[in-house]
Amino acid sequence: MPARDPLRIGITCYPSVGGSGTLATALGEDLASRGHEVHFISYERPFRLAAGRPRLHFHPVQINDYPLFRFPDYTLPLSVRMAEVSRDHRLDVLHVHYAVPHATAAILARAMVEPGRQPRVVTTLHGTDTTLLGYDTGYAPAIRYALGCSDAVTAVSDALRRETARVFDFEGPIDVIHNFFAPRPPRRSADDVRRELGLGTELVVVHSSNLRPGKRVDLLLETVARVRARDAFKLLVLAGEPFAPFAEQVGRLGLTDRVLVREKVDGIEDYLQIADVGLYTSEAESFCLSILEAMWFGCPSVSTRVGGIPEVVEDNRSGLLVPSGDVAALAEALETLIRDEARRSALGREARQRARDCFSADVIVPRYETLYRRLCR
Ligand code: GMT
Repeated sequence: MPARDPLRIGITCYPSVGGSGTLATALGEDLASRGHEVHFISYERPFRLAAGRPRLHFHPVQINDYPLFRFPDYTLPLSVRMAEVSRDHRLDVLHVHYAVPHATAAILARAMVEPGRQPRVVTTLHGTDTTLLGYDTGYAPAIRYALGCSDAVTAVSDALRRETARVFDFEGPIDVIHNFFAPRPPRRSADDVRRELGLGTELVVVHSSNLRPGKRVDLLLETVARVRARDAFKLLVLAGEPFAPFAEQVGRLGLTDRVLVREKVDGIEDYLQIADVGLYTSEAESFCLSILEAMWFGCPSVSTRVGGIPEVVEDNRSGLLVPSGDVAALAEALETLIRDEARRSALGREARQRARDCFSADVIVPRYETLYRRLCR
């Protein structure tokens, strides 16, 4: 349905499997369905971006690997493409997800466009662009500069907003706009998926992440190994990156028959529809979109109480939170949810309700629209 006063919006994100790309893609699709023209600009088509939808366009960035360059450069060709798309499609807004290198490229792109036709730059911080790269002296000054030059900065949680202000000593406004998830209908039936995984009547404990060090996959596996209800469940790992580095630990802990892995899954809904409990052991997390994705399917999670997770999950209402690094507490909480079906269902019901009430496209996307309109006024 065409919007009353449609905007032309450029979106740049990482196109590979990951929370910031998932969010940016869902945002672009929803904005297009509200009548705005949306232009994705990236080195690859974002993995969840629907094809053949009206008002949704993709502009690839061409990267040349010149022999002189020891390290191929992405920032410059990205900025040139952003400037081209801004001019050709008269973009009102250029919204970048994850500051590095997207915010820097956007600032450069804006400067390359003639005054009067420059898009407004919105930078959304997602997590490690602050909590990791903000401590890297090779990046931090450039990130801080790009934030200062952005027309608006947003963060996906209040925890990330506070951390950004502190780490970069950034005094400008940061709007907190939480993430949302827009689940798609599963492509296969629950029975088909259970059959594919070779499941009988076991419960499914799901963990979905890029397996980077901060996810503490070592603690995830230790937690599972400690649970006494050993024959009642499987751990299903939906891995954004190869799981091979953890195979040795799986064997050492005697979990070979307990752990199922699927890598680079793009139809996550197929698996979430059969998930009973989520398990997240991160030591830092600005939001943890994976927990929200599970909540949409009525699946409560056991997770560490870090970063923005308490803004997503209310402890003992829509999931269970335990102190970071406490494997005994994680295992106890997981065991409780595996054994106590009534508790699991009650938390799951509440989780689904909270996802709908607080983290749906209908609640969140208008907040971005309002921000864009304020900047374009
Ligand atoms: O920052 C990252 O590590 C990558 C990023 C991603 O692309 O998956 O994850 C961050 O953004 C997600 C979407 O906003 C959040 O759900 C994740 O919590 C966040 N990761 C961290 O803060 C470690």
